[in-house]
Amino acid sequence: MAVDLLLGLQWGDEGKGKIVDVLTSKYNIIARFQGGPNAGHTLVFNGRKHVLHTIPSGIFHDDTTNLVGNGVVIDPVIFKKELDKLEEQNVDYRKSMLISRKAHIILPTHRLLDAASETAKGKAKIGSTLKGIGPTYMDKTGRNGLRVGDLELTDWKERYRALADKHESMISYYNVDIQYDLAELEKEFFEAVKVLKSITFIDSEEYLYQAQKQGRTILAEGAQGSLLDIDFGTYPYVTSSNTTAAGACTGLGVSPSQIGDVFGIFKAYTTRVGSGPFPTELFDEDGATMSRVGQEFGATTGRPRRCGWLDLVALRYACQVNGVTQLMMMKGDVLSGFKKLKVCTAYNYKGAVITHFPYNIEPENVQPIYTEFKGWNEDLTKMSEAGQLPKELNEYIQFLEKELEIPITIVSVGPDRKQTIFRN
Ligand code: 2SA
Ligand code: MG
Repeated sequence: MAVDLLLGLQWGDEGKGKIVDVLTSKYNIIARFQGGPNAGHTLVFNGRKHVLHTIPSGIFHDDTTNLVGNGVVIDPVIFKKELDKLEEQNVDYRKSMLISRKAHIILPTHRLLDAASETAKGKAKIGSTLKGIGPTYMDKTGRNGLRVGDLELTDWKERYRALADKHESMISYYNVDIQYDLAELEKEFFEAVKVLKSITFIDSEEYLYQAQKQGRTILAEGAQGSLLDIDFGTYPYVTSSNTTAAGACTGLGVSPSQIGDVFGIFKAYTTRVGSGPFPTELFDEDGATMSRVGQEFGATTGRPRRCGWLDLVALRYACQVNGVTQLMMMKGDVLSGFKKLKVCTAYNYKGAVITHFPYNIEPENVQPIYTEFKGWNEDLTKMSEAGQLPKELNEYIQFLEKELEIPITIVSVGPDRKQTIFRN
């Protein structure tokens, strides 16, 4: 029995939510293993757009269990808002959702600490989503965190108080002007915790172990992307969790030997939101077109995403670190109408040509080397079969498959569930 993984191979926003939703009917359990409300997973079906942050992307399917794993960090306030939206759509989430007792909780003061840290960094800020992600994972590894299972203990509010008080003194240490009304934030927090407690808390590693023994199928859903991984990403401009395949083992308690397929999702071009180096970034009309046609705005913060050509050096690296077995290419439709397309196949690195992803990709060290492709004009968004794809797009796809030595099994041609082409 295997646990399949689905991961983003770039800087996030590859379209993971859409593909999880498309694949959900093949799985009994969809499990999130890292990240939290910094994620924005967009699903489109029946003419409606849905954005999920902490909740797994299988939630709109009856008969699917959605697990929030131990590696996830949960903000009860944002979680409650997500639940309210599900309720409006008559999704019976109490029946279909489970939360690991070992998942950590984002306190209101974690969010304030995120803001204080970013403000103090000034120009060197990470460009975080300000959801408290970094400070919460810091408390986890620092062994100070509050976990979901603690909410079942009688003294959890005292623990909360001690941690929040400590955070307040840390906020003043930053010596920046952060305005807040903690009493108001806490009122909202405690109300949201009550709602969180109405969901079933479980020992999820045991649950997944038994589920596998019973032959139930599991898909682990990643958040953010491989280049934002705390170890392998463009540090320090990364998120605070392991977004790569290994993160699924620690974030769910499944062993490496249980991992089956690793689905790697990438955009036909590249985007990045937040600070940090981006070798193929475009500052011209082509970048503006990608941004406009691809509607490249953060699904959580609304920030404009930076856009650029596909970077095969980075993509190859992500495939290696994750052991990707199948690739899925998103947003090819956004490239329709470009006369020429470019793909970065190597870097000029301090005067030498390299094809591996180096320690430092700051612009003073790295200049991309491109291969050019002829574009296509056809509108892909109404296409439903591989045979309909234009010749030039097929050439683009075949080039990537050859370079990466991994098959591209899905080509997405629009945000809707139905705009998905399977290739064999
Ligand atoms: P954080 O908040 O501490 O995790 O931020 C650290 C860096 O990680 C980036 N990051 C993301 N990048 C792309 N997409 C994300 N999710 C949202 C989306 C982002 C949004 O789906 O669009 O709405 O802005 C995501 N989450 C974190 C972040 O930009 C920092 O560079
Ligand atoms: Mg996103």
